[in-house]
Amino acid sequence: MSPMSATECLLQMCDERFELEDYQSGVPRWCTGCGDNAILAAVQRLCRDEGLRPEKTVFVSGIGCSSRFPHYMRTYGFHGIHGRALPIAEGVKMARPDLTVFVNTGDGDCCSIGAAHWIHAIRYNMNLTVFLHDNQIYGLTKKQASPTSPVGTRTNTTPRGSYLEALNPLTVTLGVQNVSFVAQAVDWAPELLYDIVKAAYHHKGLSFVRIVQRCPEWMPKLLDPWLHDPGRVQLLHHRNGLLPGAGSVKVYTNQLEHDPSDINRAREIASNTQVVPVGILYRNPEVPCYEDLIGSDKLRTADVTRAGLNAELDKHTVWPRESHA
Ligand SMILES: Cc1ncc(C[n+]2csc(CCOP(=O)(O)OP(=O)(O)O)c2C)c(N)n1
Ligand code: SF4
Ligand SMILES: [Mg+2]
Repeated sequence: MSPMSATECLLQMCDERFELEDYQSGVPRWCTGCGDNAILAAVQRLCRDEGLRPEKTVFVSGIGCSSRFPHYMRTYGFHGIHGRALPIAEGVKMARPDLTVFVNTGDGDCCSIGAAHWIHAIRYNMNLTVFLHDNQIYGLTKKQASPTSPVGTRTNTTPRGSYLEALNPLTVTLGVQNVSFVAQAVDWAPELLYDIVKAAYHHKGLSFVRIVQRCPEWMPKLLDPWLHDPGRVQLLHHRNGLLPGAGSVKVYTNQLEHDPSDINRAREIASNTQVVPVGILYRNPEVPCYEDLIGSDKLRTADVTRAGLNAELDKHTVWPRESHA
């Protein structure tokens, strides 16, 4: 067979289409009705529609039910350490800025043990797409209170009900220097979830998407008021943000026009816990990414790495005695 010309090769690559199966791996072990299944479906659809090359895509997670996510993606993946999904993802991005890097992190993983990494990752604003799977409980370890559990939640660690008001991941993120993209989705509105995941992927910088996620195993009734009353979902729309599809507009009639460039308004909207605002709260494409500021793509070429290693090793060279004579 004669070798392909460069043009033929290019044409073949352009023609390459991916199917959903190209991103699917294994059978998820999540419980029936777990919101993680809906998030997986939306993300696999995104990968297919955007034609993301599996060998150029990485999913990084911490530990938790939600952090099993990379196992179910036929891409590269790193099922990391509890609370450390973000610094691992930053390391991947620093070494390989050419890769598309996603992060899946639970509310315990991100907002409890990983809280310091979360804050600094927002400030570094590396080009990552971060999904916070917020089921408001530690799922994997069988029902302990997380920082986002509502006050009064009875769990194994709070048998009389949790004492503290829940931490709000949206207002926290919106309070960090260099924040560049914050959105919220709910797992039970698949079209909106997809639109938001897509907008997050297209943002250059760290996009933080809190996804309100059902955990029927440990928190079966928690989200019923929101599920049974679509009026409590507040649909954010704007020509500079998200323009939801006709189906979503019909179901979610509680709508608010919100310009996502207005951070103060975003903070106000995020603070209202009577409704679940769904859509893009804040977007600022002007915030620089850390990897661009330091030129990580240039820093990590093979020649630069080799020269740096040689210079370092030369400092410790022991010269033979006679050469000093
Ligand atoms: C350093 C460390 N501390 C504690 C644990 C135990 N642990 C595993 S998952 C988890 C919480 C998971 O909750 P969350 O991040 O909300 O994920 P979910 O299971 O709800 O998706 C904990 C405390 C651990 N694996 N490692
Ligand atoms: S325990 Fe909860 S979070 Fe974990 S898989 Fe089951 S439903 Fe999902
Ligand atoms: Mg959780």
